[in-house]
Amino acid sequence: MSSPANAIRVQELHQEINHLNHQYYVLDKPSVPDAEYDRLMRELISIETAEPELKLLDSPSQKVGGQALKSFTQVTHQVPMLSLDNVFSNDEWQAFAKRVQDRLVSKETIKYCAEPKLDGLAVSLRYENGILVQAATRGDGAVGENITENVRTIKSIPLKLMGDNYPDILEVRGEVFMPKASFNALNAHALKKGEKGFANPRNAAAGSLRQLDSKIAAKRNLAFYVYGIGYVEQASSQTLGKEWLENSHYHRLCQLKTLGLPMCPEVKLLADSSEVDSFYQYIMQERDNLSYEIDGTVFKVDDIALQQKLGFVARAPRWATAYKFPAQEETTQLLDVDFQVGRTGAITPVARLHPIFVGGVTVSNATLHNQDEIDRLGIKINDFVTIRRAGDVIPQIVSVQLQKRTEDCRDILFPTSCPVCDSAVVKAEGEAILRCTGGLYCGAQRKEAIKHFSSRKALDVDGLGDKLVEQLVDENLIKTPADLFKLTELDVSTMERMGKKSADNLINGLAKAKVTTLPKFIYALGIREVGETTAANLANYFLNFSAIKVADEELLQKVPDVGAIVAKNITQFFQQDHNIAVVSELELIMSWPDIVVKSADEQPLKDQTFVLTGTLTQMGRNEAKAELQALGAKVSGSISVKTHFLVAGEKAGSKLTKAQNLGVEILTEDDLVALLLQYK
Ligand code: D41
Repeated sequence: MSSPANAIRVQELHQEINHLNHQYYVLDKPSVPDAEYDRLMRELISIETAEPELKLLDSPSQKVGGQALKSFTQVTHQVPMLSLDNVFSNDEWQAFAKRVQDRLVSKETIKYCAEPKLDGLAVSLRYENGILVQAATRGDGAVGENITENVRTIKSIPLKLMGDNYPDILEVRGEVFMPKASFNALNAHALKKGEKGFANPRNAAAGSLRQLDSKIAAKRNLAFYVYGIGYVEQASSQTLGKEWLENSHYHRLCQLKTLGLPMCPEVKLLADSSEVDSFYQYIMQERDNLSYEIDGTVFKVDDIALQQKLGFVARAPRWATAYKFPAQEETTQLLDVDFQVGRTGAITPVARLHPIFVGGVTVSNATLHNQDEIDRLGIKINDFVTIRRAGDVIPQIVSVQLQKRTEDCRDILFPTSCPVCDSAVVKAEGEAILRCTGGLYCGAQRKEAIKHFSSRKALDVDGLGDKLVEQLVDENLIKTPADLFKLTELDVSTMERMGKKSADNLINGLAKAKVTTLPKFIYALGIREVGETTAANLANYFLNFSAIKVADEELLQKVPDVGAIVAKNITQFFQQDHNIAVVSELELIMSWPDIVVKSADEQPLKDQTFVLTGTLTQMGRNEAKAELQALGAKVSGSISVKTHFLVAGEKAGSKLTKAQNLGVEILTEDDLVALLLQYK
């Protein structure tokens, strides 16, 4: 027998934990620190372990998963789960809206409920007397798989509905998906362990729901948004609050939200079909900013009575359609692989593809990264491959279509010497990348070094683009960054396709670029793994260039963010003969002021740690960082107990939540601007 005191405490704990879960996972507004939550959960689990009869089906402790299953059982849906028709253009949408209008005859304007189309898996959740008793995949619409154990572990799905205004039986439908951040973390973890990872969040969600061991599913960070109601049953003798079951689809979703079921925040009620295209455009534009993957939008006639009049054809309703985005994945053929040599000698295999229209652009090249990536894909020349281009990211080869492989597919062979300068190639221990050892002897590395030297964030030479650098090197007019400053008007004007005006521009641009700042000069040298931030840190620590040149590895590691590898890269750079020669030439030609240390009263933010997150609209993040640092502040990338201020721009995400949990002071962008102005 369980003790009455414990039985009461278990109920209290259920309520408290359910409430915190709802705040955290559904409303995205955590109300207590994580430690407080953990303490409550541990207390609950310890009572349940001591007195197993107090471990109930709807206990929040069930979110961690239980015994593994041998196989999934089948579930016949009480009401079949319909599928959705698609449209792909505004014309097709107009045709859909017209069919709806014509069928309904009435002249009334038809409201539409607009939803993003989540790229996950449709599931049904059955609540009996408010308790989640069964979850099933859509399957073929009539019969799905029983995935109750796995679904119980999904943090945002309530095991018990909130309040008491719900029917005896309520079956809701929605989409289970994996948020982008969880997907990226999962794949990063898999790759680290040498495993394959998933091609996209949808596959990751499907793979997680198909786990027989719910403890694994529990670790996968799945999420859920409700999109409809499947079945409702209420004993006729009992009545619910009269507002139960609204006659608007949109308001039904809102109603489900009050029961604790998560509703996608982007869902919107549209006054009529003319608003559909702008919702579609808006969601398309916001796509990359959303925390979850979508492949389009869904529009549903909002009025339930009209939905019933329209009915359905075959297995899809006449009152709803998906309006999908252009495909982001396509099939094409790998024609050949070229090898490109980068600034640091890294040799990158580049796939030459049969041109293909994907994600809104024509793609004919894609990087294959390195040998490991080629092995991971198991790709050969002439293979048919799946190309993915999502948002503005560079196109990727995601998989090989082995079923299409033919006899004339051949292995991709890496070069045994540099394809540009024929120098030996090496693969450093523990690295996947093959490198040319030619250094600045290698034409490719020379070109890339000079492009980097003159690029926007480095010396920002006006009038000197990548193409011109290549031409200058190819025509043997320059070999090193220092040679740039020796170019004469005459040299330049004799070049092909070079007018007088462009020649003037270049010479003027070079003259101006001679005067720079110490951080920019260090960055411009293109030392491996010394980016803008590291360059600025080096400048601030050493104050002048001579001190950096002679610093040993131990001293270099005293600089913030400089570890053993970067320190070694720096000392090696300054030991190489050609670098010594070029650098001393540059020191004669160029100039920059040393860094002047500010006195304590000029560093009003000394010892204050800031973290920046979200989009800053009045200044760039780098600019804000530089200004804070100039006032003596430390700007860090992650929130911890040592953080003094979080500056939260637009669309701040998990860092904001964490800062709130830790009680870190939050500043808006306006607060930051005001703070900086104070010291100007
Ligand atoms: O976001 C989705 N993937 C989504 C899917 C959605 N927002 N609404 C949907 N509505 C329906 C109907 C209209 C049939 C209730 C759906 C789906 N169906 C659906 N998902 C997979 C098959 C059908």
